[in-house]
Amino acid sequence: FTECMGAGFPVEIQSRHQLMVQQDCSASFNTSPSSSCVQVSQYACQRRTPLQDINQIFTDAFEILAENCEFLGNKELCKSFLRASAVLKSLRFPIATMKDLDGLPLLGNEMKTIIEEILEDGKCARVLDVINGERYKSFKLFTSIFGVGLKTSEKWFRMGFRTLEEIKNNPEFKFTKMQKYGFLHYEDITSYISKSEALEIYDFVRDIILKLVPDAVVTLTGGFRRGKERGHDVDIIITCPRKEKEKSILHNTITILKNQGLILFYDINESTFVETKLPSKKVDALDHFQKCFIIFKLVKEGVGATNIKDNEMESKNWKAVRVDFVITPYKQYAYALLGWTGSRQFERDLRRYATNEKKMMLDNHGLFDKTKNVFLDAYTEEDIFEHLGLEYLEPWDRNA
Ligand code: DCT
Ligand code: MG
Repeated sequence: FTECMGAGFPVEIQSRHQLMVQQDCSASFNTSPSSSCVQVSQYACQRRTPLQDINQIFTDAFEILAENCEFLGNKELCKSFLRASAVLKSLRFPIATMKDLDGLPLLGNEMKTIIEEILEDGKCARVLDVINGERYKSFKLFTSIFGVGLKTSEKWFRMGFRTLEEIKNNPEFKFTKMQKYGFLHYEDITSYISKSEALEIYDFVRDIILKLVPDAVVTLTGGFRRGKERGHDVDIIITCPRKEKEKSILHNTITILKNQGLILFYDINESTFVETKLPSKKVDALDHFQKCFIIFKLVKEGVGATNIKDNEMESKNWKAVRVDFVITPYKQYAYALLGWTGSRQFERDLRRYATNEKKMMLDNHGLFDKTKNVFLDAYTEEDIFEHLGLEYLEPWDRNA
């Protein structure tokens, strides 16, 4: 972030006039604020948000402030920052003057003050205070450990701990198995996973699953499905039209991977899904599908073949990679796929839109129409957008 701020704008600012001319006013996702043809929606599911973010200098600032609010337990303000950030991410032009904000939704005075400061100084003092603050730094550090969430971070912070070393070496602490492995593979897990690494794991796992169950459907989801080049984990969603088969896929796949020595850690959460249950009112609620959190041993080809044994300079020939498997019934697959594709903010807005604009309840399991009192079946993501009366957005336009 500081790098971004110091360097000024991430992209060269073109003249506004030039951009206006390039915009197609017939497109329903035209995001020009001063253009009179179309307004920018307050919902990310009614805007296209490609990966490239030409307003990153502002959106990074908002996301740091949102994260800080999350660490402080201030959910409402956190939401406001994330919504403001998402609006800016959908713009096709860089914000160059305060006038460019005219007509944009969800940018209140607090948000505008921050944007103005960044426009003037290239940085925002409030953001700099946050990133240099003890609490933010500690929470960032602690939550970067696999298996450590906000509660544990809060506890450690209150106890006065500030570094991983202090915590790791404290004999009084009892860590969960997940946290132990989180510490053990900390460097690998906190480094980025490239798209090619994600695809390698996905191809490998899919081959195993299809040999077990030829009609299984295996999809790489999460950020990589949205076109990201890097990620923090590999999200894989699995289903099968035959109900009796779907149940055995996960355990059998894990057994095969374990026998090949490719699992460093795994934790299976069995399904608690009940088909008749109404979608949750909580926008951030977890889903009830069977899933498995894995630390996968990705063996790097070629590295081991160099044959320089006992050489301290030789790096290990594998990398620990976080992989999530989610197994869903066939009937709920489209909803689960939509949910796991993200982004998180896109999903929140999709649910908010369903609730506020359609009197429907959406989650990873289904869509309930409160007016008609029925669950709406969907076999593709397109079906779901149609039920919601939304123009379909491809995964790469859901990077809110
Ligand atoms: N998700 C969900 N329920 C959860 C966790 C995640 O519905 N319990 C959704 C929201 C986004 C998507 O799944 C993937 O989550 P992440 O892997 O955390 O996000 P990402 O977009 O894939 O980002 P990253 O590149 O950091 O993995
Ligand atoms: Mg992911």
